[in-house]
Amino acid sequence: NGPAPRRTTLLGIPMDAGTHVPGARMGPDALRIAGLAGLLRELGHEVEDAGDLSAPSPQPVALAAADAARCLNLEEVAGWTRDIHDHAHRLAAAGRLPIFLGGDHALSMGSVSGIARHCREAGRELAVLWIDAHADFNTPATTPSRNMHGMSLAFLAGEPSLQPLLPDRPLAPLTPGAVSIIGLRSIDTEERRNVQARGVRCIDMRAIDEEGVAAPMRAMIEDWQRRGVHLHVSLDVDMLDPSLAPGVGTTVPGGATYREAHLIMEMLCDSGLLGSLDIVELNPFLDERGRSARLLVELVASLFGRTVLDRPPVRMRAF
Ligand code: B3U
Ligand code: MN
Ligand code: MN
Repeated sequence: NGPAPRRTTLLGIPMDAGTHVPGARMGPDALRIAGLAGLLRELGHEVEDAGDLSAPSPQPVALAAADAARCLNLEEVAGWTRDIHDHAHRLAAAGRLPIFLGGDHALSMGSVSGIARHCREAGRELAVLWIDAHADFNTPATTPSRNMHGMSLAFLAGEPSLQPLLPDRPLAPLTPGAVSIIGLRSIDTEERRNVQARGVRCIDMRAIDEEGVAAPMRAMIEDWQRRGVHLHVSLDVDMLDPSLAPGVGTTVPGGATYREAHLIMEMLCDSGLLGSLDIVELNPFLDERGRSARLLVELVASLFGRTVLDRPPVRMRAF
C-alpha cells in the first residue's frame, strides 16, 4: 500500500555559478549514476529524464551597482534563474512532479519561483521546506562570501534588492508563513536578523537535539495538510552530517544523522503533499567513492515511498 504513483520529470541543472567552489555542476550525472531513475521506477512511479539544461548566456541585471559588485557571477546566475523558472513553471503546469537535480542552491531561485507562479495561477497555496545547514537568507548587503547560493531563500521571500534577477515574470513572493527551514546550524549575524524579522519558521539542530525530528515535522505537516498546500522540498546535501555526506562544498559539523534524515523523508512521503523537489549542492568532485550521491538517492527512495513495513493509516497509529 505504497503512495500513489507520480509522474516525475528529472531536470538536470549543471550549474555552480552560485558559489566559489566548483564541482556541483557534476551533480546531475552523479545522481543519475547512483540510480535515481531506476529506483523511482521500482517504486512504481513514472520517470521522464529531460536531460540537462545547457548553460544559458549571461543576462544583464538591473541591480544597484553596489549590490551587483557583491554578487559573484551575477549575470550567469540571472541567466540560469530565468531559464529554470520557465522550465519549472511549464513542468508544474503540465501536471508533472519536477525533480531538479543540482547544481548549487542558487538554482532554487528559478525552480521555486516557477513553481510559485504555477501555484498562484492554479489557486494552490505553496509551502516550501528548506532542508539545509544554512538559512540562505543573505542579501547583497549582508553576504560575507558574495556567493549567491547563500541568498536564494531571501530572494524567494521577496528581498527587494534581488528582485531584478527575474524581470518580466509575474512574481509571487513567498509569505513568511510559507517557508520552513530544518537542519539549520550555520547563520551569519545579519542573516539571522533577516530571518527573524520575516518570521520564517526554523527547526534548528538544537530543536532536533531536544525534540527529535518527528514532533516538529508532525506539527508542520498537520498545518500544511489543513491548508492543502503544494509542498516544495528543497534538499541541500549539507543538512546531513559531513561524516555521512562529504560531497559538498560547505560542510558544517553536527548535521542530521542517517536515521533522522530518512525519518524526515518518510514523514514527508506519508503526508501526500509533495509537489516538487530540488536536490542541491552535491559536489561529486569532493565526494568519496560516490557515497554522498548514493545516500541522496536512498533518501529520495524514502521520500517516494520505500518502507521497511507497511504502516497503518495515520489516524490508526494511536492504537
Ligand atoms: N552563509 C554563508 C555560508 C553559506 C550559505 N550557504 C552556503 N554557504 N552553502 C554565505 O556565504 O552566505
Ligand atoms: Mn543551501
Ligand atoms: Mn547549505
